[in-house]
Amino acid sequence: MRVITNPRQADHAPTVEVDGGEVIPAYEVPLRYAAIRTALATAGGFTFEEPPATTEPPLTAVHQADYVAYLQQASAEAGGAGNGPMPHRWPSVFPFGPHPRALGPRALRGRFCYDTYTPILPGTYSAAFAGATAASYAAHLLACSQERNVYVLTRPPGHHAEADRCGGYCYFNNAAVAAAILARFGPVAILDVDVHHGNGTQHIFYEQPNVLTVSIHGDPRGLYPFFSGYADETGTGRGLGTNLNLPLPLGSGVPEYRDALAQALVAIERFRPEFFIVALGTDAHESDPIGGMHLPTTYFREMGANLRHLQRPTLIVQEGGYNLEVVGPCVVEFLRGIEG
Ligand code: SP5
Ligand code: ZN
Repeated sequence: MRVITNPRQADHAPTVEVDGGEVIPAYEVPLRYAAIRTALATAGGFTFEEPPATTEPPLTAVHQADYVAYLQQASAEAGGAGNGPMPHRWPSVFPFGPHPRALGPRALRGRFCYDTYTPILPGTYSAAFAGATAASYAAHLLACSQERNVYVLTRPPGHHAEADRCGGYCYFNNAAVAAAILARFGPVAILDVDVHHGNGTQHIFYEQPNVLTVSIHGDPRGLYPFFSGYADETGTGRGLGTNLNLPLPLGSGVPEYRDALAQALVAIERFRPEFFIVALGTDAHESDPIGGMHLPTTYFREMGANLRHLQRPTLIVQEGGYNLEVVGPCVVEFLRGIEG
């Protein structure tokens, strides 16, 4: 299988995050990428390639232009002289309400971000942009070649990034960028199996009829992102009926996932997509430090095998998964399963 890599991923290397006001070690770190890459190389059967420099990710097809400009400018500003080697920029205010006036840099930090897990560092824009570039290249490969499956090995992840806000370690929504490209050729279905609700992807396509978004995740009453992912969020306007949330109680294991995956597959087959995208988080694994679900490594192969039966050209993009010992093996199992 062809693996499209993000050569700039290590530019974004947060050391800490803020959880309920507490400063804790960052979970979303470059070692995740190294762990997955090593596991794939050891397993064999995967070829690694970087996207060509000429690839242009259509960022403004899914993100607001002022948000894209903000990320670039805020990363550059964080890297400016006199800021120390690795400054993390966090919002302290979150302007909302009917007429917020986010005019200066401190207000903008909260205007374009919705949590305290997603700092801006000097290399954030570079790493996130290169991830979106990798996803774009993979989408072009899928559209223009005979590949059945292409995997995008990248970080920071993307599925929590909304049209105009970063959050949940995510800055650019890589799966959505790929979907925007593939949707030029026909309907696209996105299945998100990261343990956290893919709120960014839902947000971006909520009114669009040609992209089906399905997410299996922990019940947001008890799990990040807390504010979306409920079953009654089904899309709006022309997109009504093209969003499916399958929240599971925390502590769910294989039987619950089998059932949810079967429901997801019914919805996807009914939608008759031309292309299929999997937002692959492995944080529903039983040993993930922040997930709370009970999937064993072996179930990821079954999950992949079940998705193979859709028989659609498939782009798999890496999302979460924070146990450095198991994220690689889970990805290998999934990709083996979907390849057959
Ligand atoms: C892409 C992705 O998986 N993003 C997830 C963002 C979740 N951030 C919340 C982390 C909460 C950490 N809580 C610490 C509790 C440890 N038991
Ligand atoms: Zn996650």
